[in-house]
Amino acid sequence: MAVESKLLSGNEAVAQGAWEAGCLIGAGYPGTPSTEALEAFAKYDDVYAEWAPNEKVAFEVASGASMGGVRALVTMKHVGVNVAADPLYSMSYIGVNGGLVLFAADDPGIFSSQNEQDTRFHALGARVPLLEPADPAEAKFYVKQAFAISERFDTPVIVRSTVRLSHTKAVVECEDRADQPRKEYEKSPVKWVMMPANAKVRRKFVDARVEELAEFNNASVFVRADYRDTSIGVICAGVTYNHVREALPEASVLKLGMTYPIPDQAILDFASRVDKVYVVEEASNYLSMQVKALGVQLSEFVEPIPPDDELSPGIVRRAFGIETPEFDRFDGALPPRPPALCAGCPHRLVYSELRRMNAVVNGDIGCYTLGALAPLSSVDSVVDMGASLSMAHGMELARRFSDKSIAIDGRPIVGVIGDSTFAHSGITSLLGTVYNQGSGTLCILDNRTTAMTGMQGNPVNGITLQNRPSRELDLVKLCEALGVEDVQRVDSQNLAEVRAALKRAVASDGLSVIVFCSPCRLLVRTRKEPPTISDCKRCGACLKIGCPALGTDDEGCAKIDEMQCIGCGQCAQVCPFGCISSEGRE
Ligand SMILES: Cc1ncc(C[n+]2csc(CCOP(=O)(O)OP(=O)(O)O)c2C)c(N)n1
Repeated sequence: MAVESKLLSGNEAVAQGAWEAGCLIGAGYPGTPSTEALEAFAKYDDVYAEWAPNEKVAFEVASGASMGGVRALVTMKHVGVNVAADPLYSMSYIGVNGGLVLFAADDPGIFSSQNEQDTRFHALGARVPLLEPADPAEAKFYVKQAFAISERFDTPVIVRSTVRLSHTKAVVECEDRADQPRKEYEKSPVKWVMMPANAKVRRKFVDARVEELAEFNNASVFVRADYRDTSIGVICAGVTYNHVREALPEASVLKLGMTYPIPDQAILDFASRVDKVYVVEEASNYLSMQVKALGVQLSEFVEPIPPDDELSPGIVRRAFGIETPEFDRFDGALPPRPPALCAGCPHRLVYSELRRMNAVVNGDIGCYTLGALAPLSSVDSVVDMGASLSMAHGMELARRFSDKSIAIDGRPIVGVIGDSTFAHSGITSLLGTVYNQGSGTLCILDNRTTAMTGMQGNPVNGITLQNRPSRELDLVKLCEALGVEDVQRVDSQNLAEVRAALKRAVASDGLSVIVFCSPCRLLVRTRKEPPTISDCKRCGACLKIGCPALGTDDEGCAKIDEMQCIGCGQCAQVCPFGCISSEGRE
């Protein structure tokens, strides 16, 4: 077997592991920190991979591939598992034909998510095995093991990563692919048709499977007990293991690789051989809860580990009463770099207009969430993907059916959603509002890409993961087909058009949709000459659009940073005195 060393991130190692395991089909929905796993998988010649419109669809595609007898990988970020939870919980009952592995990446520390959530609780809820690799080499190995476990125990398997594993690179020994013969599909309603009578049978199967898996785990490669100084025994899993080893090199450590179902006997054995038992984990109490439930007495830390945020070796050392600032996360004086919409971003003028109109804006998840930040400050809510319009509809109902006047009376109620997010779960929100005769305005910001997660294709622009032919989605026709009577398509870089469209939409009593079109500036990497500024009146109107290329000079006059400016002309359009000119530039 040829072995080649490669420098791989945790995400790339997951893809390599799936490829080596003979996985044929990959499906997923982008989301930091998981995205690169499917992108890397898609690059292998002998696999098929696709972005689905959302995680539920991705999970179902992979489940169908498994049913068809091949190995399938499905990837998503932690909040995506909530979206895929419905099929996940039923596939737990059903099991698999070809191996089915869900790769989910969590974001402790909330670097790029709407919450901090521990996927392991989904494994506990769905009662499917969960593996937690600690480094890229282990990520590759565990994914291969996950496929084997999936087929042996007739279950989907979750491989859980966190941001540090997904985005850390290390040397990984890569091997050849072991092609898997396609398994026969045999019709078996008791297994595949989850209606109550069959689900009752499979429920018992799941209970028995969990018992068998726990027994398997106890004696598996996933349990590693390293006995050193036995006065301290630390139980940990995944990336946390690296922090513990660095912080407490002398301590005895029980490293768990499969944390659902936990290896009960191995834990009890370890606990009996050390004086004090501690569980170190990151932004969660998942593991400590389970260890305590076995009757193990956990010792108190000198300084409790914070229940939230990322772990570091410094935090672990402090928990054990060892003060060593050099172990702390670097907290030096770096200049703050708050996120902002890029110079020339097509979302900007929509938000500056919505703020001017004093609209109540139910936002959604994407680059356009940044419309919540000053100076645009126009987004009132961000909850989950697709919530913008359903929230706007609910708010409008609150106003319509309340017997008193409420603070939002007289203000336009608007939902703002991106193209990828609309395809993910905005379409059903719109359908619900149409069906229930709701009103309000929905702005779809079609920038021709899934920008926030790194410019992935999506059903709206019709670009597929492996560049296979597809078709674009005509958003106007789709909205019309759903029953929206007032749909406009508008160039989001043209202020006069944006203003007129919003004015018309909010004036209507019914439901209006505006499809704002203009490509993301990172897609069209052309720049024009920056505009010129003369005789600035220092009114500050241009600064209110929050373009990072605009500032002021010592006299308070508007000034353009030519390094950042791409010459989009948005500032020239908002200047009320015509002092900013894009005329004649090329
Ligand atoms: C359930 C869920 N899945 C995935 C993500 C990750 N995510 C955040 S924004 C986004 C897509 C945004 O794309 P789009 O709506 O086109 O807006 P853009 O960033 O292009 O403005 C994704 C996939 C998430 N936050 N939640």
